[in-house]
Amino acid sequence: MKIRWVALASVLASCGLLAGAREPNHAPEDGYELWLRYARVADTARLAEYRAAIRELVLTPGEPTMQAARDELVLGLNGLLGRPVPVADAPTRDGTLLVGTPANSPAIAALPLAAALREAGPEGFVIKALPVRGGGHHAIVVAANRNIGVLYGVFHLLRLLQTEEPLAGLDVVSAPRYGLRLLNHWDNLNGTVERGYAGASLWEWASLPDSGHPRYRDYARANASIGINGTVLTNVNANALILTPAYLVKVAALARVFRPYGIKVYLTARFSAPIEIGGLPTADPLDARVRAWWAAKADEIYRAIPDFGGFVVKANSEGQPGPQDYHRSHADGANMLADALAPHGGMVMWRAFVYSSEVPTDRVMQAVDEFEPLDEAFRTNVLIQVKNGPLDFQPREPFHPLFGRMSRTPLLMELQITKEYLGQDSHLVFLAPMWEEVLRADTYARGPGGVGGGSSDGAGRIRGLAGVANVGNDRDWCGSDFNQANWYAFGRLAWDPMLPSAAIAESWVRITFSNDPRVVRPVVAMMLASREAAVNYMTPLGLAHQMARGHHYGPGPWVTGGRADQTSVYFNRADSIGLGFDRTPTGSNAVRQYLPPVRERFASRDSVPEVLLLWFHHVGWRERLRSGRTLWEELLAHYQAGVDTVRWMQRTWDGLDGLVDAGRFRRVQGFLRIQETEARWWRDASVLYWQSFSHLPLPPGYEASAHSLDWYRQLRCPPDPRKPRCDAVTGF
Ligand code: GCW
Repeated sequence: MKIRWVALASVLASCGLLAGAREPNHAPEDGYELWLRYARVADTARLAEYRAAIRELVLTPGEPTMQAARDELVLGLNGLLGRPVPVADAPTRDGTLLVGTPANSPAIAALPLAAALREAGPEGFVIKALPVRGGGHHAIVVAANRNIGVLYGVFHLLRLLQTEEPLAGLDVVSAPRYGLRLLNHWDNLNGTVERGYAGASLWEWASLPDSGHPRYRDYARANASIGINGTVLTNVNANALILTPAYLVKVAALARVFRPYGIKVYLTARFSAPIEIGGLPTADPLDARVRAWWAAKADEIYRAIPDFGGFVVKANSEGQPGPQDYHRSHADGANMLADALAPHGGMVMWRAFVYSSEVPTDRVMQAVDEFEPLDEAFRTNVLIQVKNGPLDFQPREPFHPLFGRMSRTPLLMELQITKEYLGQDSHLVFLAPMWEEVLRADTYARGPGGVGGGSSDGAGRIRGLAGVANVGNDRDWCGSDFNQANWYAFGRLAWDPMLPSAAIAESWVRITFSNDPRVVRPVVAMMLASREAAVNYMTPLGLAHQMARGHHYGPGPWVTGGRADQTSVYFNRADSIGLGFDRTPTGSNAVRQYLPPVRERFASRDSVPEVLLLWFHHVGWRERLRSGRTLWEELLAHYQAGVDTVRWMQRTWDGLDGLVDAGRFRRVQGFLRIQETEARWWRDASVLYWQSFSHLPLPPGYEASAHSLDWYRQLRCPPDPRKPRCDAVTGF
């Protein structure tokens, strides 16, 4: 009986009658394959079209990156088309997939691709449906100037098949907007990951360099498939040991695995390394011995890793050593390292995440105050790495004013893929809408419009995106199925920052779950609503940094004590009059760091976007907002809307029963249950706390809190023992 049903199921599936059900040729969905799932194309008409269009593969391997392209095509086409595609030396028939560069493929050199290849540039690619061999045969051509462009083009083509796009008339020219598309791992040498929620570090230092986990290659494939071209292996809270010979051979082994995939390796440099591992009495950047030590260290690194990318440095921030320990400037420190790396073509990425408790100014202003005066001072191989917002990866922040204020120094925008402040592994929050907000904001550094049709790259200084990685050694890499979408979105946006969130979500859902519109439409809608939901139940109307101390997981609007500029009360300024941080000229005047007309827009109660109201203004509890509701009423409505959206997400997901494989269906259901409970936790703890200042009643019918304010305040960890990490994470 059972056998018969399996046979029937596979017949139905091969006729396309089980659209949405898991393809019978596919392994259980444990998340390992990420968006590199190459399950057979479910739509039978599309499958027939693809099988006719791709009947042989012409590609010259030999070089490692071309070999990687070939391996991926063989694997991908085998899975997607459900049969192997023969490899030929030259096009012999209709249905050739011709892949290469003009240098390694005579057939490609003979095609009229010069203009398209110029547009594609060093890393881009061209994909075209074309006649080949004097017009005799129809082919699909994936061409690029360099092998790495070929590999990116191959992944793009495979994505077209995964999302069941038609191939007729294919005409794609694609080039990355940014040259630097980097993951930053906050991985420690002991295997822990700062702000990591997906298991331990991927890097198994103890078994390197001799034994390489097969996962390293899959990591490289996943990154290359979305255009990521660099990885910083170690935590910005750095350990100097990574720069010792014993570790450098291990780093070199990882670099060897990543190289064919176009991924350069970078390391974090601990500023005090000359003392800790070099035996010097000082790390003063102007000391000749220190400079010589770093120069020799750079030489040593490049001997082991000739294409080493460079250093990322967190200096004089949250206890990390830096040049200010010697009364030197950030520029003195960065330039010393830049000079050591320059002969080898290496870069220094110097982070702007600096704030000092000794400085009385508003914490969000300190980066501009520190770095703007140094704009002319940095070497050309220094980039300043700036978080998207001026505080710290909050669910919503205005864009960082430094983006508009550095007119000479190149910048990197740092985004946090790991959701430290957005529900970590368990809440479904798709981050592309948040990143889109900052990538499209206009600094007005060049007047209205900015570069690229209005991006925060107003001064054209942004050279890349750095994403704090959310991967660990969990089988599914990211701790949850939906967290994978954020890694994917990061790569896609680093390649094309103007790509709409909806398009990214749609392609990810199609690849990850199904091309069935009954799945695609609702899941994309859930993802697109999820970030605003989190903002609403955590920190609505421009509130920020209201998370519990240390682990940053649950609510803690009452957090006080210790370093003031790391407490919730510093940021919420709740009192009997109202709520919010006055950053107008009557308050900290942080608005002055934005250029006109953004400055005026933020400073005025009439024009500030209401989603940022309490970031910039202290507003009375009974003051009326644009809706006609008082602040109190509006706050309550936002918290409730957050909870309601999560409940809608639950209902929407429940409706997919049978359309998504049972394993993932139940996993996501479980996470959504947690999210609903915790959205209520956020709402109730926050509303009760604000009420202790406003003394205003809840409107009739408002969902009553489950507990008292004191009950919420005494919680030290989420009320869930599966999160032992609460006490384990470092930071505050
Ligand atoms: O958000 C804070 C985190 C720290 C982190 C720091 C940083 C690596 O809580 O864990 O340290 O930012 O970005 O340096």
